[in-house]
Amino acid sequence: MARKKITMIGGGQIGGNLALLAAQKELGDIVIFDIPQAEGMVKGKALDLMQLRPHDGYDANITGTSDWNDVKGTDVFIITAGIPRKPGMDREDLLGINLGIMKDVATHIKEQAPNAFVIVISNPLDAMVYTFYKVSGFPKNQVIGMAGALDSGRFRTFIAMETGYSVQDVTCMVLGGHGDTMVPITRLATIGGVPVTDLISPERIKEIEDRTRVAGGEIVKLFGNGSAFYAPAQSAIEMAESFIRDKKRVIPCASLCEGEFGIDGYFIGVPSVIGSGGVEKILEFSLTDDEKAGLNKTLDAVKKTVGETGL
Ligand code: A3D
Repeated sequence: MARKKITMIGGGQIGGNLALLAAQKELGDIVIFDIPQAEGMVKGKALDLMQLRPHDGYDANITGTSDWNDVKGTDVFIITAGIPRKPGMDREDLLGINLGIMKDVATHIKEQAPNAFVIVISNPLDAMVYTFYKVSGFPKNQVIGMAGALDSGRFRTFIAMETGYSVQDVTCMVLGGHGDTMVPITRLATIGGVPVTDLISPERIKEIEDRTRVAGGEIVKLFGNGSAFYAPAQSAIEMAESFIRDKKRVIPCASLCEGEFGIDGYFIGVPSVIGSGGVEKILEFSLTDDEKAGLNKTLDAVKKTVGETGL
């Protein structure tokens, strides 16, 4: 079977790590695409990653380019093109610049690889994935946004840090938009099947939820000149792997809702089944009144940013 072709659109902090992780997992051959001004940077990263192979033993082929013709036939795109936040910025502040970039990227991807599965990471996430969907005209199952995977991973991390138990056994999900209104569903969080609500005090749980909502901003403040990249990259690789290997993982992701959870016409973080058919299903379940109120609030925030795209 021919190897899959995976293209990273944007070869910056997340893009470079995406290429490394995809290569180490041997998900396929990898192209790192960036603008002409950054061509040397992505060609250099590709060569560096090629030279890591003798030590790690993977056989992926990695190339860097700024020529759209080189992405033809791609099976999976992961898009990080755009600018990241700096301290004091909301994700929404990035819309002005990243909207134009996403429109350009969507137009080229449509031309070069109309059947590809596309994972969007650029912020503001819920509006960027919507923009890609609208401009490309791709079917909804081919387009997804990475956010809930990361936000849930952050929630899991903080629960593991709090209890000292293995992060591997912490399961939980964070739904809604990728912003400070996201909704951790603590009621369903467990450690090895034991409800987290029986293991951590309500006061500490509240603090962990609050920290989760602003976890991206905590890192932006520490860095001073960019945003998180290791965990965002790994979160998107989990999604790409589920598609490539038809694993049918259930991951909170920004998928297009058409009636699910009472939401219609918006991409927002919901439990999504990812397999060879792309976004194969959204798993709906009953929410408490508080959770519903939280989801309505986050939906309002998403609608506002999506409205600003003018699409
Ligand atoms: P950075 O290291 O600046 O990389 C972005 C890359 O995009 C740069 O190399 C640019 O040259 C490139 N680029 C700009 N315009 C284009 C274009 N038209 N075509 C192709 N490439 C282009 O940023 P980063 O990797 O740290 O972050 C990338 C994006 O991800 C930002 O918008 C972040 O806000 C976002 N992000 C999202 C999450 C989520 O959880 C959703 C988490 C972390 C970062």
